[in-house]
Amino acid sequence: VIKESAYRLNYHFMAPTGWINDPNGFSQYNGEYQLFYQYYPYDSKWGPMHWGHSKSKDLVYWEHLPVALAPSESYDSGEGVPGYGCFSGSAVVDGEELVLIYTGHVDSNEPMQVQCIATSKDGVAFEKYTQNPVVANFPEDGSKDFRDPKVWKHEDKWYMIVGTKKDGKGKAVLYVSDDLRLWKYKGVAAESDGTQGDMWECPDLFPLNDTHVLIVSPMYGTQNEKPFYVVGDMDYDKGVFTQGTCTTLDYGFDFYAPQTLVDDKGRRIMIGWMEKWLTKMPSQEHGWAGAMTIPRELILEVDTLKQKPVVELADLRTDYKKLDAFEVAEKTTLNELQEVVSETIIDFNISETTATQFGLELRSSEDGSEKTVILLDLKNKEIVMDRLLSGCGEKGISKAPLVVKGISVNLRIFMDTTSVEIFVNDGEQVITNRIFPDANSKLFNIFTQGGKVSVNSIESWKLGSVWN
Ligand code: DQQ
Repeated sequence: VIKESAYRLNYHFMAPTGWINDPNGFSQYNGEYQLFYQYYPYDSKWGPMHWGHSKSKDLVYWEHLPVALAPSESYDSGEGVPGYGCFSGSAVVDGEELVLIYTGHVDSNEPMQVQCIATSKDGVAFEKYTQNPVVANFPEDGSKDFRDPKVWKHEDKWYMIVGTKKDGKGKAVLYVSDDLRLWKYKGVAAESDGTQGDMWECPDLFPLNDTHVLIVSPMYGTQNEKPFYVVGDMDYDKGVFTQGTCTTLDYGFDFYAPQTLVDDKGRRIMIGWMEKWLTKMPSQEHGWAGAMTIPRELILEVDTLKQKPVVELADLRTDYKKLDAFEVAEKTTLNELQEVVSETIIDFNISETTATQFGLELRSSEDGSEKTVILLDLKNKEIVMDRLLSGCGEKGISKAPLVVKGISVNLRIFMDTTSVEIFVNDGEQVITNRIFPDANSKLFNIFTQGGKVSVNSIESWKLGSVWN
């Protein structure tokens, strides 16, 4: 287990060592949350995929469990085929059993992706089904890129969507089953309108309020892009999801392949991979790479999917600080906010603010040569996270729409040693990025580019560590 790496996070999920990517099989079994993940335990880069496994009573503290799936069979090892192993998928509880549904690779010259299952009666040891694969061929509407099954129950049937592509369009194809073993193809549930990616990875379709939400991690050519959500209606008889408007789920770079569960409190909770393909990952030199975002409850308000950090995270709060209303006319360091592993809620008073561009510098060094800039740009109606001076990680600028309703703008900022997650206006927009500044770059500054900034209040907590 890696302990000595300055880049290790304090309250985000990480594997003990090695590489992780997508969350898989996010579910609840015997009252405990289950998190599986794409895992290569033997190196800090992607390799033949395993399913790592951990569980939690509260979504905050995680207990590592033995690897749940490793490539071992002709249908999930695909020896000699580049990119093989047990790819992403989901988990459901069927009676006493926890069932994993995942993508395997048939060993052939043409790598072909197939859907498989594995079951467990104790939630720790998994047995692959002897008659795997349960879906041995891609459907006529898809192609050999055919992966990431997400399964859920509706009335008395199991439904599964799988991501695929055809004719330059990403698609989610739908299957139905009575027993999770025999699957009948229903057709294309949803597909790209031509602008939403040519391959859909990790589709997740679920009911929320009295409607349905589809989440997709789309690929555009060779590059993975930002996951989006679509609110729409699901017709289970026809097997078709009628798509409404499409919105970016998280405007940061380090957010991909999110997956959701519904828990015994009826909450729809999402967790995502807090890293991205093809980016610079400084932790690789320290023997590991990849982490998960904080778990976020999804709240649907009309067509807007809000993300709210799960309430359990408040258990980590200590050292409460509150700053009452104040104004700044030039760059100011907030000496009260010294903790880098923290949660901070800032409420800006927009009606009293005369500056049109202002913001925060997080993790700033004394001389300002290192900092992560959060710019609120009222003129261009956007909020920007600029990582050009954020240390040795990936550089880049993330932009989200800034919608000012009423007289304030609220930012809730979760910082860990090497990450920043910003929830704007109650999670209407979210920006997630990894940053790798020097451990001594700790200042929290407010700045304005002409004019004054008015702050209603700031509340801040130091957040504890969940890893010892
Ligand atoms: N990661 C998995 C695939 C999935 C991709 C492979 C998305 O199943 O499509 O590790 O990040």
